[in-house]
Amino acid sequence: MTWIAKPPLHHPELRRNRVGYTRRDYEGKVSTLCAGCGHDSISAAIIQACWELDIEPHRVAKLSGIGCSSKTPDYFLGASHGFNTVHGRMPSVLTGANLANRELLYLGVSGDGDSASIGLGQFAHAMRRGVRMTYIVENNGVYGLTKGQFSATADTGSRSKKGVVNSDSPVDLVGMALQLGATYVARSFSGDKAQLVPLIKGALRHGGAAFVDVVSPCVAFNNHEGSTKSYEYVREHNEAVSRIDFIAPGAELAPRPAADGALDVPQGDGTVLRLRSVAPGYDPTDRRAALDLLQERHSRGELATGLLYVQADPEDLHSALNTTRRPLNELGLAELCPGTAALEALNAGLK
Ligand SMILES: Cc1ncc(C[n+]2csc(CCOP(=O)(O)OP(=O)(O)O)c2C)c(N)n1
Ligand code: SF4
Ligand SMILES: [Mg+2]
Repeated sequence: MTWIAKPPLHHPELRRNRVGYTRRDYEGKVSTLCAGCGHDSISAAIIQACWELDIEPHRVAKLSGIGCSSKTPDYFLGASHGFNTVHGRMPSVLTGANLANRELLYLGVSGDGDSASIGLGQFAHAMRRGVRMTYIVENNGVYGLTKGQFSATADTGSRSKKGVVNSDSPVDLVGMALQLGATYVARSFSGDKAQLVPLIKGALRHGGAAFVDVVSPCVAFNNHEGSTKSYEYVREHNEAVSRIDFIAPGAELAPRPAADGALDVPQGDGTVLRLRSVAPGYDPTDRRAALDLLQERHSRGELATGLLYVQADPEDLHSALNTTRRPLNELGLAELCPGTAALEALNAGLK
């Protein structure tokens, strides 16, 4: 058996959100991952975020590649649209779906192998194009599904379960997302739900390319001494730089300091992210400062977490391409195919 159905009955008095759903309506099948796998905590955080944001499940399209992480969309949002692509190809399938129908909320779920090895080129182009999506990497430093080989995000000098030392340099997807122009970039830890849920909520409301790297320990192959992706290591070495305190409806047009020193940053859907710096003087709207901070923390063996960078009122691929607002499947033949005369006029203009 590859999946287990959950009993459909639940308590009639479970709390409902403003669109009438209980938290259970955002669940999926029973997880078949190893007990204690960080990926299951991320699924729980996604469920919590969508329920709290009153998102109707049928408005979400969840896409993934291949891996334990990429299996997880089966374990949340059971009533949403879903597409399990070939290994590493989720970003291009998500881009195509997004261009065809901008009315859905796009949630890409991937692994460090899926995005930093075979899918690195796909990841890069989705970020640089500003595809409106929430892109979550469940980062455990190994290929969990194929039994624990080092992935491209494994730190130099970290040890495998059998004691092999990794000599390669790591790919830092957060640094890449920042350099490539993503407009919302965060890092978190699957063991810190209080930090992770607001970061996912902020990403879902963002309106541009939102990337969330979540360190997610693999208890079967990468949770031992010598690993830099174990529960113990991440608990000891992660340091939050900012905190999303409040997301309020209604927006102003530019980032401005809130009265008590917090920073208000308007987002694509008209809401405002209220950010508080935990690291003294850290400004999460300064892309260069975010890159400097990453390098500085990395050189000390520390992990900077929280919302590292956010841009106010982000642009996305649709605004760059000036695409139609209506989903393509709602357009008629006349709109999709303007006819021979229009094509000839277009060709004449190119001569
Ligand atoms: C084209 C292709 N190459 C290789 C594989 C084998 N494969 C399956 S999952 C995987 C790596 C998964 O690692 P990651 O994305 O980090 O997910 P995790 O299992 O660690 O969550 C690989 C190499 C495959 N399925 N398809
Ligand atoms: S092998 Fe690792 S990543 Fe896969 S389910 Fe088990 S703990 Fe999670
Ligand atoms: Mg992995």
